[in-house]
Amino acid sequence: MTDTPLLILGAAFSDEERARLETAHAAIFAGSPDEVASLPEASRATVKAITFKGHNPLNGDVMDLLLNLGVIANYGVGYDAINVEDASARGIKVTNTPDVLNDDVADIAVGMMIAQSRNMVAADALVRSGKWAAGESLPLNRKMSGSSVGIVGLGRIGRDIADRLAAFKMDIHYHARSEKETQGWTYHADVVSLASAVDYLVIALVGGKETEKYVSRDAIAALGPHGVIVNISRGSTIDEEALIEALANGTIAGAGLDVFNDEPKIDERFYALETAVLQPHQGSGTVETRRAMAELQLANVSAHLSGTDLLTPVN
Ligand code: 8YV
Repeated sequence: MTDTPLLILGAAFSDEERARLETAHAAIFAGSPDEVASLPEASRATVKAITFKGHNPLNGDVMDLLLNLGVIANYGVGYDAINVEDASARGIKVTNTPDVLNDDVADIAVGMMIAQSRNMVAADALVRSGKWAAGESLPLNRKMSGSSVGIVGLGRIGRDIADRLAAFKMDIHYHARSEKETQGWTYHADVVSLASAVDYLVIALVGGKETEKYVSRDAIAALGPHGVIVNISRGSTIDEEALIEALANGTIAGAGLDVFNDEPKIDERFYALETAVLQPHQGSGTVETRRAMAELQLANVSAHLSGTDLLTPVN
């Protein structure tokens, strides 16, 4: 029996990422948590660590198939797919990849704000189609610099977004569980109050049960007809049905969305919503950042296998 301490779990790993992990450790692969049961029992018994990527739920029933599992190293800052309570109950550590992706996720939030407010997707189509050359034009846009923004969730990524928007001379408001030390940004104890005070609402919450539909139908309505919603967190953090309705009815001006429920098979009504800029969950998707995430994930596995402190534990 070969010693196989690592289980690479998730079809989302690229060939390059898999190759790097397989060079570092003897490894086996499963495309999804459901596939773990079909691995030979002898291989499962050797697994001490998992590198996990993707958004398929990973619960205690899968952990119970891996009797020597000590760590689940997530590829991503958000670990809502992993049942951390189940892991803790079994003495299994969970790690994530915080901070290394903050810049990219903040960049794409700001990018979607500009793309939405300046109607860049429709403008690109106007030029490409030859309609601009033929004399057609689009209505004037709305100015983003100098307007107001509400950040929902002032964690590390939320702060990086706010810092960027401060350079756009925007009036910055935020909501978090409690008031934080800031550069004079305005705190709101609830999301409805925040939404009613701003032009842009940017969601930078963690995912999971506690934040499900945190941005409610009422909050979306409070934003008003000139308001724009940007979401770089998880589709679950907003009432998606209410969001689709608000975009379809024009009760908000638009949205910039990098995350959805049921990715990548998202609600098809989004396809027809022209005031929304839609991205394929690519907030952290640069060569540099994805490499840094992969390295941090691998460093956590190596730390566990060599008995040293984990770099970025979450439990
Ligand atoms: C994904 C993310 O992890 O870090 C997060 O929480 O959402 C992303 O970086 C990445 O797309 C892999 O699934």
